[in-house]
Amino acid sequence: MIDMDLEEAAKKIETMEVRGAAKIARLAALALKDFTLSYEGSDIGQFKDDLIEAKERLLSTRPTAVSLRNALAIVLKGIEKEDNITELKKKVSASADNFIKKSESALDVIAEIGSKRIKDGDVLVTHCNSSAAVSTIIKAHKDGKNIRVYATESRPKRQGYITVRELVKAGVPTTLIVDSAVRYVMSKVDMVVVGADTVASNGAVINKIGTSQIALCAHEARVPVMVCAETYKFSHETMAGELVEIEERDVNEIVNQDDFPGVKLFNPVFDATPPEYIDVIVTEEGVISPHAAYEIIKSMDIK
Ligand code: RUB
Repeated sequence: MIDMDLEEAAKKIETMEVRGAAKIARLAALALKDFTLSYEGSDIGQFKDDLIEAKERLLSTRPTAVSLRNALAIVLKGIEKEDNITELKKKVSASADNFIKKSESALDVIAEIGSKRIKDGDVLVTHCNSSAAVSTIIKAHKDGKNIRVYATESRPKRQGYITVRELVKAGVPTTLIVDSAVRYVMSKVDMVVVGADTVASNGAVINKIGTSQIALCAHEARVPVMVCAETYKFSHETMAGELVEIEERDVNEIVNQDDFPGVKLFNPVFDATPPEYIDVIVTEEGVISPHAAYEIIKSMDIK
């Protein structure tokens, strides 16, 4: 039985009112906590079934970001062993709070570590809107480094607009460019800084569509690519060979379909950047080579 608040949270994620891998993970954890605390039934078996149903509803909202799957797994970890409703409520609620707190502090640690790799005078490129990438860039600026940023528009949803506003508000000199201008500006760029929705066990990074094109241009121009990603964005499933599902969204996000009769439209919203095009992944546990992703996943307590 799905309640209204949980459905509301699911809708916010589905419609992208709340978006970005970290934010959707935290909202899902919070929604599961609220669902648990407001649960009125007295049958423990039914409660667990309803929790699983609630988890599945949240999971169905956006398929690509493993942050969502991992957050829900963390919050519901060990519920099968609990046989008292009050204790189960306490456990789920504490796990959700703990996940949210850790996720927020991971962001600060990533910014601290990642910003050290940005040098005074650097020109950066970022894509879409990643809280981990933006925090890292802002930290470098706050540390007194004289940096400049090219931020892509990030079609079709133009999340780049959020990024440029956040960066300019923090005082970072920022230039908005269209996605196709990336190769043109790359000769003036020192580093690409992006986030991740999912990191696969082979070190491939799944992020907003166009990230792999930017990484390819950076590779050609010998510009390093730094990915900022909390460890809960690493995918355990990929270790067992599962492929990351790439979300395809409504084609009307690109153009109004009625204006293009007879034209096929296609709107994949993420892509995979191969590890060869990534220099480092900055996590809250430190800086790793993409080839060490497997080790991070092996050490994770998420199944
Ligand atoms: C957002 C996106 C971001 C990652 C990382 O895509 O691709 O780069 O989610 O973000 P969408 P963060 O707008 O489709 O959700 O670092 O904030 O988790």
